[in-house]
Amino acid sequence: MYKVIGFPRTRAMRVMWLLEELGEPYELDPALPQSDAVRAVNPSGKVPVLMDGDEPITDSVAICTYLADKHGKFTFPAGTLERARQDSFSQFGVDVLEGALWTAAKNTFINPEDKRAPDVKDVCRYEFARGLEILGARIGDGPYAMGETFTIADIIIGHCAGWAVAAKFDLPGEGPVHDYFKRLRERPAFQAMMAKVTEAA
Ligand SMILES: N[C@@H](CCC(=O)N[C@@H](CS)C(=O)NCC(=O)O)C(=O)O
Repeated sequence: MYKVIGFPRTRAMRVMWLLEELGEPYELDPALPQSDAVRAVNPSGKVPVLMDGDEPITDSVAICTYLADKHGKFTFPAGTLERARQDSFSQFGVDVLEGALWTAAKNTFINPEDKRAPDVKDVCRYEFARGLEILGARIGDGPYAMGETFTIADIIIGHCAGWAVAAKFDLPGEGPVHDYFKRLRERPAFQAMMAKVTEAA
């Protein structure tokens, strides 16, 4: 059985969501970032870490890519144009959406107080809003980033949407991007993941 290490109100949600989509059972160890339990398997102290047997895998996108490739679901095969487009969406999620959210978080509560620049949060909100405009142009009518096929790119982007709500970043109240995020939240696997997050946190 897989084991997800990491306090669940973090990027660990991405891995849990995918495991729910795959229907794979997993154990959750809600260890805090930088705890001894996490540092024992990831020198950076960051979560999530996926244990596949005795082997730790770090970084949520690498973990999701590994799981999707291994189980042959929610991804296009490596070496195809579809996979290149899918990876581009995942990278967009990490680079543009997560980048703005993570920079804001680091400058709000992650970094030591004397290493924060609170004014940067306005820039993050601006960049995130621009990112949503680009997302709208890229997904078109969807229903998912890759059209009819739900992939791990949707998990990365959808997780950032939930993170944005928690961080009080603006999301559209209507339109294609609003509908896309709603479609993702309505997936049974997303709801199963959220139930476990709420139970554990
Ligand atoms: N690229 C990594 C980033 C992991 C990461 O920064 N996780 C946060 C929680 S969401 C963390 O552990 N922060 C603690 C720290 O940076 O020291 C991933 O996607 O898993």
